[in-house]
Amino acid sequence: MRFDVLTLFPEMFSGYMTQSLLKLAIERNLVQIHLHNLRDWSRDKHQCVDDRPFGGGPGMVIKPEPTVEAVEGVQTLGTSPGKLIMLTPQGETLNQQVVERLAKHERLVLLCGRYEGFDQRVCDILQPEELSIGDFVLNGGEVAAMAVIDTVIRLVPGVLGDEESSHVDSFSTGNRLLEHSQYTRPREYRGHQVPEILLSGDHPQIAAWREQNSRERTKSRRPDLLDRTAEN
Ligand code: 6GU
Repeated sequence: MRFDVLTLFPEMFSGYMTQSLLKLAIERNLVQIHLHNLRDWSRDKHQCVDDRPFGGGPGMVIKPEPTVEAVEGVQTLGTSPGKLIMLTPQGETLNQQVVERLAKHERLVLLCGRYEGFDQRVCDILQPEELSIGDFVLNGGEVAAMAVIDTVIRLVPGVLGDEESSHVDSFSTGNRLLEHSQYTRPREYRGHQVPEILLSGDHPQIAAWREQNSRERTKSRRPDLLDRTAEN
């Protein structure tokens, strides 16, 4: 799976790309990430890509020409243009169903905004799918792009080992409940005991305990998820 990221801050991705799971996936050629600096498509000598909003107001708007030309230029690289996604607080909110749909593409082109966003004509001309990661304001789309990459690569075959298999993850199609509580050694810490059943070796009982624990957690923390299960 190939990702192309267009951003004014490509350096933000360097630490992320060297984290273990992604680093391994890149080394094994399961995932490719190509970073592109929007400034490289600027036409003026100061590499300026933003300007003041028509109509006044605070902040700066990213200009249409370098953005459209950057996306078009990047989409001609590689074997297919890929699916274009713009990260913006005005987009549809990312969830696991959206992630599952995105993971079916062989190439995603992620356009990260900054400041007060892009000139509207970028959307009018390129018709990207617009995505947000939640109802809060980030300084730019870069952290959201990393969330998209991080969630999508988990579904790329071979990226996770069998042990970390993704289809039982919370929110995935096969499981809309929250994960159950987990424990490791020691058996007792500051007077808090590991539930006895988990030490019993009785695997059907352990599975039943975990199922019950998932339901209780979901009911108290995210009852909306149970409602959704009932609908489906
Ligand atoms: Cl994609 N961008 C920005 N700037 N803020 C956000 C977001 C995206 N998603 C949630 N907040």
